[in-house]
Amino acid sequence: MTQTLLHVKQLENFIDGKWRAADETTSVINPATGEEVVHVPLSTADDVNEAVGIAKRAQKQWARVPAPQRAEVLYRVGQIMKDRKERLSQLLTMENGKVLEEARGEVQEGIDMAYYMAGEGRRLFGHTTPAELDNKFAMSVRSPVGVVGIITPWNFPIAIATWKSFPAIVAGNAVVWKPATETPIMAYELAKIFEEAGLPAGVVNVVFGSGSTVGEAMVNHEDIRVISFTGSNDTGRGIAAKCGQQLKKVSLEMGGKNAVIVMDDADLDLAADGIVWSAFGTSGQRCTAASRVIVHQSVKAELEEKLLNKMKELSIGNGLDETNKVGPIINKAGLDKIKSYIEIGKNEGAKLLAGGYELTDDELQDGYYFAPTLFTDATPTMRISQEEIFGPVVSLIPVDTFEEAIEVNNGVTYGLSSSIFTADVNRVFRAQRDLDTGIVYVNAGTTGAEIHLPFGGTKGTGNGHRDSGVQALDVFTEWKAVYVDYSGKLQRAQIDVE
Ligand code: UN1
Repeated sequence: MTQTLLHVKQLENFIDGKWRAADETTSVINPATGEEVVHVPLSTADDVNEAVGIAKRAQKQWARVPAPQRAEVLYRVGQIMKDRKERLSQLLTMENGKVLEEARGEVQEGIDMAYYMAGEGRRLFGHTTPAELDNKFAMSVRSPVGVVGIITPWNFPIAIATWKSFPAIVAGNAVVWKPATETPIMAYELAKIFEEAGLPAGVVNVVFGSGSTVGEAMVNHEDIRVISFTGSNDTGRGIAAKCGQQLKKVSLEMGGKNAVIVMDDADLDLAADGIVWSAFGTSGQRCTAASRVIVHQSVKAELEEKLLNKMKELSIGNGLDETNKVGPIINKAGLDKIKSYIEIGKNEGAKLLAGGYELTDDELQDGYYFAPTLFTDATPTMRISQEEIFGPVVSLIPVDTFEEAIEVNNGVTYGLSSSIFTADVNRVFRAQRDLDTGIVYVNAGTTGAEIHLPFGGTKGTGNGHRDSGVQALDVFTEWKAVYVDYSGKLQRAQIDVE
């Protein structure tokens, strides 16, 4: 099935604008069917070293291409992605499992990013500012960092790749990219698009393979000056430690434990819609997915009933069938992790209201499916209320006041996204001030960030950097302060000032 769209059985690395086969490969499985879709290279540290050397040379020339011309390539990339949106979306569903409607949304996110970052080619603003001495000019400009390493996850294999590579490219860097081995087709397709759009050879290099070999070699390579990573907390911390020793800039996005707060004055139907979409969309496999609902005690029973009713409407199955709303879990390891949290939740004393089991009947038996799951009467400190599950599992935590709701929201180690449903404008403004996450929603669920705003979070979610938005440029550029003294004499700052 995939072959009718893909036409290759084995993917190759893309280095120096050429396609290179690897000696060793592993197979990529469609999580909806268990079928093998393609083989992906397991590259070596030598492949990384070669890609970095190529990138280093290519970057020197690329940095000299005026940014508006660099941006022209991104406009073409956006156009090709748009022309191929349906094909890309179907391939994305085949490798990742997300339902087709969501796959189209993800591809659109990439198209949006292409046009947005292409626009930056004519901005890339710095500042001019008065100098403290006469006949002296001062400004700050952005300059590229050189070769950047990007490491992208399987849950948004094309959107997150565009969040990282497009700002890097428009800012004049060259890229070495390790995509997740579970979802390499989007990387292969995007590399082909770069090639067709006329990106010079070596500006983007794709090296497929494992984190322990390819990722490790990238993190340790002295000529990679920035690592931008989205993935698990443990891996991110390990990368940060290694980059720290090398004084290498590192931008991390490592998940969340996002909550929806439902106050006593909320529109409960709307809240239930928001919760079901952000908890069970993408089978809960988003960094932004809602996995806690902090509900005012007085509306808890009514909300539970509404959620249970809406959950009954969720049809589960292969995402290529457009009647399905929830697709599979990425693989067996993901499924096993979710199952283990069901046991943890039960043992901790949370009450299971719906779901909690793997789906194995008939046409689902060869894929990895898990029933949308609702726990209630969870406490804020239970492990199911604290740890990222990355599956279609949400827990209701009852509270008595607005203040308690904020405290419970903030009482986790993560800080990516939060949401509040309320009709009270004073609570809205207090909440947006006091919720300690990098993204806050009012009267909407926890997912659905737009690409021209900063994406990322506080505390254990990240390390102070942001993907997307104009803020992404800070990751991929160095600030340079430039002083031009046109007085023709020695002027000493701080000293020759009247
Ligand atoms: C992620 O899960 O890592 O805000 C990215 C959202 C999407 C991106 C999610 N636009 O849910």
